[in-house]
Amino acid sequence: MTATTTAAVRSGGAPDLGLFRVLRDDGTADPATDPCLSDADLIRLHTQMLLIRTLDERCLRLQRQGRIAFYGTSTGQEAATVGSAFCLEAEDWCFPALREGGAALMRGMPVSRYIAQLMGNAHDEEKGHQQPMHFSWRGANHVSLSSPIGTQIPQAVGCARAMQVAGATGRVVLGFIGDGGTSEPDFHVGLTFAGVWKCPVVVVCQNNGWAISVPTSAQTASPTIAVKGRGYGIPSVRVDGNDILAVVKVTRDAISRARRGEGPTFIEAVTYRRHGHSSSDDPTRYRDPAEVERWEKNDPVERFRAHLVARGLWSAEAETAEIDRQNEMVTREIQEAEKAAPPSLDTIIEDVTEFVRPELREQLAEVRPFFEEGKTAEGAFPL
Ligand SMILES: Cc1ncc(C[n+]2csc(CCOP(=O)(O)OP(=O)(O)O)c2C)c(N)n1
Ligand SMILES: [Mg+2]
Repeated sequence: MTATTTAAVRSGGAPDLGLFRVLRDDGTADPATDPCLSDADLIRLHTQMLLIRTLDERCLRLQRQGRIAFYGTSTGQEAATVGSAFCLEAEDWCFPALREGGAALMRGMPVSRYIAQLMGNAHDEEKGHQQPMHFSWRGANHVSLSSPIGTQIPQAVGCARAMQVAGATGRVVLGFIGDGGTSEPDFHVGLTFAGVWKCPVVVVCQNNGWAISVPTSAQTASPTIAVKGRGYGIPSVRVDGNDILAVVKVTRDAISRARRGEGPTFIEAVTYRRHGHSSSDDPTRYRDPAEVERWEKNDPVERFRAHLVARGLWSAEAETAEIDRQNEMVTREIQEAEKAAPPSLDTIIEDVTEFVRPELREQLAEVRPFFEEGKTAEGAFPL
């Protein structure tokens, strides 16, 4: 019996209690559920997952070297991020949670912008207003995350509702949340309205096992996270988040339903956060290394690589060449980003309110010498 059928039997066939998979344990795809992507798309999915891993390694090192202030990896979660973002069109909207910078990259955000955001330099889309890891990309309607967890869901549902009201049929919104975020009131408010209004929204919960140091088992007594969607009348499905083909299949089906005006879907992608919560965290303080080792054996990138190799689309040599190419490109982009100027000082008061009040201009004039020359009206600033 395959793992897919085992999960289906255990759940009595309920999609919100089982674990939907396409990739079988031997690396082949189940023909009954395979989304049947083109060879070019399969390779694109893989190289996008590799890119997240390359950036995670390089940027965490930048943080350790004191060259950026903060970083949070999504290592181990690449399939859930790339697979779901892959299903969007450029005109659709995305409201990411903490670990979906890779969704913006998948949808065309240049690596230079990713690094500019981490450094908050003049090329940063957000002009240094946001903390690192709060990526946004206008080119694909990828909206910067608001730091309070769970807020993404009312935002995503509100955006989808606005599309309904404006008659923008056929457009959809993808909203992300973590397992910890599902304990926040905003998640429940968002799903309530999405269900009642039948909004064109797909909510993906990346259940990565942990919310900083709180394990999912302490987060909820619910048998699964997906089953929570039932209470809001929203079709919900639990998917193997480390199986990129399964993620593509369930997200694509959900997005098609939303485009046809058939309402929202809630997806729980079961995955694992392999590293600390962020560069400020030490997970060895609260979790068993054996758990990490178990999940390392269920690596989304390795599983998909094995599948592509078995299909004759990829090889160890192709993988090495791609990672080398990505590392060279990232090195160049970091060098360029470190040469870039900071955002103009005026951006401190611009884009915050529609009209900049005169008092703010006066205050900026007062502090400008400090920023530009290290001086205040009283003289040298004691640094
Ligand atoms: C409302 C709110 N409470 C607490 C925090 C602090 N905080 C930041 S991330 C996080 C855990 C998030 O866990 P989860 O939703 O599972 O996402 P993950 O980090 O695992 O991707 C917490 C508690 C916050 N940002 N917002
Ligand atoms: Mg989590």
